Parts: sequence; structure tokens; C-alpha cells
Amino acid sequence: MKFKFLIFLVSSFFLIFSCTKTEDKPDIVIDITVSKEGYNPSHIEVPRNKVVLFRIKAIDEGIGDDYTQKYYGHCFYIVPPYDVMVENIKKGETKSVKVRMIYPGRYIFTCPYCSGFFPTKGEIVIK
Ligand SMILES: [Cu+2]
Repeated sequence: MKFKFLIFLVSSFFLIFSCTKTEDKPDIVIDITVSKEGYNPSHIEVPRNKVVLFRIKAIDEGIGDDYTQKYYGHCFYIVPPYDVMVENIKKGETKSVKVRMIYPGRYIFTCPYCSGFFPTKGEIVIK
């Protein structure tokens, strides 16, 4: 009985904290490039409750191309409550993530690696 409750707790935890990232079929595909010039596009608008496939391509080396390091290239991070992170995108590489856009509002997406040096910041509006 206690064990079942524990399973319930653990699964609700994952439901709450991982409900925006999804493996569902995307409704919308958005291609974004990232470089030291920033994201393109840097302003995105999507309707609420759609599954968006973000495909992020790095067109330069970002914070560096030493792939033996923990951090290299660029990344794509949507702030909480989305809290979605795509890390270490190498120059020329495309990485993707699917997100269910359930929280309406305006949210920043950024590259925590290099946004201190470069204008790698954008805004997504969920309507
Ligand atoms: Cu970057």
C-alpha cells in the first residue's frame, strides 16, 4: 500500500515537472538559427496548447568548439514554467525539442552559455 502511494507520488512529480516536454506529434514546426548575432527569428508567436517542434541550428561555434569540455556551442533555453533546455549545439548541427505550449504569456528564450556576451535572447508569445 505504501509502495503504491510512493509510485503515485513519483509519477505525479514527473507529471508536474515534465508536462511541457512531449513526444507527441507536433502541430507546428519552428526552425530557429542561433549565432553570436542572436536567434533568428527572435520573436515567435504560437497558439496555446499546441505541440511545437523547435529545430535549433547553430551557425557558429558559440562559446567554443572544444567538444572535450562540458559546455560548448550554443543552447536553447525557455525559462520556467517551461524550463526546457537544449544543450551543446555544435556549429552546423541542428537539435530539436517538442514542447506543449500550455502556459499562455510571454517568455524569454536564451542561450545561458553566451547571452552575457552576445544578444542571444528572444521572446515567445503563447496566445
Ligand atoms: Cu550561445
